[in-house]
Amino acid sequence: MKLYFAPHTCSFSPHIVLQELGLPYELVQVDNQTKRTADGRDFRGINPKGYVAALELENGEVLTEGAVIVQYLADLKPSAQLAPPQGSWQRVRLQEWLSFIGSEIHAGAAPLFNQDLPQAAGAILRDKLGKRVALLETTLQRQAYLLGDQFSVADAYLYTVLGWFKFFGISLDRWPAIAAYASRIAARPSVRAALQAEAEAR
Ligand SMILES: N[C@@H](CCC(=O)N[C@@H](CS)C(=O)NCC(=O)O)C(=O)O
Repeated sequence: MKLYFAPHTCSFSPHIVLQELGLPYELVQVDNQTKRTADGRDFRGINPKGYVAALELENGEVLTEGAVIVQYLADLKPSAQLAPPQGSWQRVRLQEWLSFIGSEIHAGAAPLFNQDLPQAAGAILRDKLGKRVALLETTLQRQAYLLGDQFSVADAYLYTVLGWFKFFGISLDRWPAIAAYASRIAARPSVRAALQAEAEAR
């Protein structure tokens, strides 16, 4: 499998999952400005959406949308328990979290990267994001991970998007349970290995 990634983006979530699963993969870096891959191809020819993450399978199919990629990967190795079994109620809960992270946190935070965003719009987005993160704080005060005691692909995704907050000058220390959660996940060997692999891929 090939993971098309860009540093400091949401592609880090499936990268963590690949490391958690110990599956073989190749990394291909994408320049999100020029849409060129590090090996000189037009990324839009691989993923017409033009954004990472994209996972190229052995049969040549390309899978996009991080929330789906991480579930596809988790199902390749159910024994790793990164996602509850397909068809179970807990799997629906996992999808509920993935959807919340995608639409409320990821999509809520991404516009803050835009240097041209008017200050008033930024303030509205930050306020809304803060309310969503406060909901996560109450969950993580009760339990170690989003689904309970067990780390799942939803945690890989949430950890990845929380990592952007430092670029917006928002300290996670505002939410102590989230700050502790992020530190716990940062210490996982999978996260360290994925970071190192991305640094070496550059
Ligand atoms: N809906 C997609 C969004 C992916 C996305 O936002 N990718 C960003 C990085 S986090 C990107 O590559 N943006 C570049 C662009 O849109 O041109 C998903 O959830 O995977």
